[in-house]
Amino acid sequence: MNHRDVKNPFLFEISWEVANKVGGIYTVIRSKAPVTVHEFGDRYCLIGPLNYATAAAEVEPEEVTNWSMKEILDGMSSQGIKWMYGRWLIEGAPRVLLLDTNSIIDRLDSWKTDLWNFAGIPSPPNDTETNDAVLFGYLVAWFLGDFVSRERNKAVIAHFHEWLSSVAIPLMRKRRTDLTTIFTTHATLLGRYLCAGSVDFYNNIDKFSVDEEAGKRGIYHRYCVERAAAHCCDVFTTVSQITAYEAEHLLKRKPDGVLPNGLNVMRFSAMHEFQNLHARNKEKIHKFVRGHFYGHYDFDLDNTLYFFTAGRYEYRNKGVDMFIESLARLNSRLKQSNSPMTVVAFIIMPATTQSFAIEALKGQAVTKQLEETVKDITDRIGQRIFEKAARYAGGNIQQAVMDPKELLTNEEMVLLKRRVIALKRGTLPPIVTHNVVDDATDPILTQIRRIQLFNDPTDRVKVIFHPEFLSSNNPLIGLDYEDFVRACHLGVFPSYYEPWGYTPAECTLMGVPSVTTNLSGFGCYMDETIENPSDYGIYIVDRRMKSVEESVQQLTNYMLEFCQKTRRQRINQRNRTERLSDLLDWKILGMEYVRARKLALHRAYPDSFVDDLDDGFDHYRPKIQRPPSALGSPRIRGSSFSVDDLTEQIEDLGIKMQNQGEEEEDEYPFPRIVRRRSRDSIR
Ligand code: G6P
Ligand code: 1S3
Repeated sequence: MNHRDVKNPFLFEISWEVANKVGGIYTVIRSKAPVTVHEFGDRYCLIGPLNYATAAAEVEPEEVTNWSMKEILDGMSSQGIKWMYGRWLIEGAPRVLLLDTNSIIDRLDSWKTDLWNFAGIPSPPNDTETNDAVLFGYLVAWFLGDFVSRERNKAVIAHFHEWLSSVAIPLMRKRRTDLTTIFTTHATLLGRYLCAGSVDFYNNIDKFSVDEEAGKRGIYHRYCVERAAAHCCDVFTTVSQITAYEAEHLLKRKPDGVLPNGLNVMRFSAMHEFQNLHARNKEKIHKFVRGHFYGHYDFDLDNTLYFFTAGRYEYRNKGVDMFIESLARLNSRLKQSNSPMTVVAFIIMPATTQSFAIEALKGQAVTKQLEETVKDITDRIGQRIFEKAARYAGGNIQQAVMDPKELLTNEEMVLLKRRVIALKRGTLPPIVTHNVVDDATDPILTQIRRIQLFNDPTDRVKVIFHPEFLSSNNPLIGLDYEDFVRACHLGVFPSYYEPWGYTPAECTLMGVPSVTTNLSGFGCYMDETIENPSDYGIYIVDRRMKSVEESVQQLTNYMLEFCQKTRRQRINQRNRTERLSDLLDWKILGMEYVRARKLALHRAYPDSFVDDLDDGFDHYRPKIQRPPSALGSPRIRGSSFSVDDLTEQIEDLGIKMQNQGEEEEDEYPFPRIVRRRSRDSIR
């Protein structure tokens, strides 16, 4: 093994979601890019798949300037491999290498055979996802193997995300590739499958026969890849404690640490700016609601609250079942108490649809016509008032002022009546905005039908299922997701399976209170970090120690309590929520990645370090020891520190990150060094 410089290593971060949006991992890598580029500069490169449909919009091609890389990529080209190298068009503009797995498909069978021969990992013929994983894994191992044999002076860290990108880990271990590897799993395959079924997952987590359960669900081969990666990497991490616990039982390796997901926080200089954005965007939802509920628009928008849930359509895992059940109960409670409030609850989850529902489009059309007609008429009235007044030349002033009874002409009255008549409807406002392909069996629609939340005028809770992600081009709710979130009052994410959960974290950044659970990484993190999360708009439903019924009641109570707040209380709470956003900044959470990389280097190159790292699992807590700030600012649990003080601390950390290569090696309390395992042993 070479003596490599561990102070200025190269970092490759490998994921199927590099410049390729599939789900949350894309957000992780993309939002983290600025801090990683800040730390590594040109020594940082991301590797992902070449998806021609999106690559051109995501990446600006660029000449390969690193000579070793250029030689390797030229060599790969001569063997028919297609790739793209350039800058990812995101903040930080990191370098990316995208590899086209299809261009090397003729090697698939031989690589699968190799994978079976050296690791005993099977790969059935018709699983395209696994085929991609194998092709991508072998290409990455090829590239990195060649890279470390050319770049012999600096250490190389290869950080892999999720099983799909991880085939290279056991492969490089087998080949004794001279680099260090980190594997971060953002969920476990088996955990996700088990939770989606009707299993009491968390109470039986230590009892599952993992191979058998994976086999029963047809994912044994994928599970093998994931488990091999977890065992062959130098440092194994997950995104939350709850997933660490899950990984320990299902993948049979206790993670070395937790790397919570951050966001790229950009705060407004003054609070009122995001509050104004809320009000402005809410107007656009009001507009949609007027159209959607035409003919039944009998509630007061000033006393209407917008709740929403959003994400990948995982009915049980994302807790949509619990959300809908709790909405039904909230509806009864609001009715019972004669509450003046109306709740419009949006469910934004993509399902297979054919088109927008005619009825949903019609609502927008008839209200738009009415609005245009009213505008037209009021313009003309204005003109007439002006004309009459402008002609005043003295005498009886009454003659210059229009009689209110004469404001509308007969023709205008008729036009207005025609528009109003068009608002009559014989049906209730639809609960779904699109024609869903599996309408009769769709789980969300089925549950809404069962609990009969049909947008009846007597209902205080109205439901709108929008089975498509939002965009500003949408003819119904013409808002991008971010603007939609800003417009809402409460995000509700009562997930059962949620390794991290970006949705409530994004709400926090926008100053929108949210409901999460103690089964989500985000919920646990906030619970550990803040003294009274609900004071600051983070409501945590207990889905771990309570029965389903009790959790539903708790969620209902949270929503009811929210409905009882005054506008002023809501505004104050939004301010408090927004102030938490620094807790989620990569400038702080990125320090966990720093620790993981340091541990990886220690493990691979122990002789390059003088001291051992401290022992222990996930010791990190923000070291926040500042004097108390003004009342009303959230306090960090067990500390006198308030989130107001974080801003300065972030700047300190920024400087620290920049200089981290110069710090003492034993400064980070990450787990102990384990001498590097022999490269040919696969656990
Ligand atoms: C923001 C705006 C206020 C507005 C309020 C409505 O705070 O700056 O002008 O009154 O939103 O809040 P609400 O919770 O009723 O949507
Ligand atoms: C996973 O995506 P998901 O929605 O399938 O990874 C995300 C990023 O780490 C995480 O936020 C989420 O909880 C996981 O479930």
